[in-house]
Amino acid sequence: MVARLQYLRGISTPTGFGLAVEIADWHRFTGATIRGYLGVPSEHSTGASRSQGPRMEQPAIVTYEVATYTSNIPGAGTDGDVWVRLRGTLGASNWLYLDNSDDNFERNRTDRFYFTSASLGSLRSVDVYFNRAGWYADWHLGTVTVNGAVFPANRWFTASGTQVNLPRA
Ligand SMILES: [Ca+2]
Ligand SMILES: [Ca+2]
Repeated sequence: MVARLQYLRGISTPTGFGLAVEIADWHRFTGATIRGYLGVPSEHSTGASRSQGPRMEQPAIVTYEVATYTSNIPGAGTDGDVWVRLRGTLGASNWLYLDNSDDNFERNRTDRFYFTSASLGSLRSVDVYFNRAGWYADWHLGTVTVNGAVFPANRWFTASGTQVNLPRA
């Protein structure tokens, strides 16, 4: 079940923590909503013949570019660990670990990360989760931008386990 959901939603390498959240989110859907979300046509029987209901469109597969801007103020950079969760009108993503080949989240730098998923609909907010690591671990996040939608933060993250919801501007 879990592996199948990951396949359907195109989620890669979730952490155990993220997996639990994903399942919790999934349980919010009703059966009808799940069919719609996955683009599965509903079926019903009419007498001897079996017909399919109106064909529902396949869900769009969307590549999300998550860009974080680390503020240009002293000590803003960090080597801490950062996850985001995208919230849209069609559902929420898994927790997405932000990491690429660069030294991420340095002062006055924009880092870009890419994820592919079934469409989440119109994006409404982004959850950010932070864990400290390294020297001068505090992080000052300016903004998160996802496919052009801006989610202002303008705040410090100082404690491990800090989770913040950033509404869309
Ligand atoms: Ca810092
Ligand atoms: Ca760094």
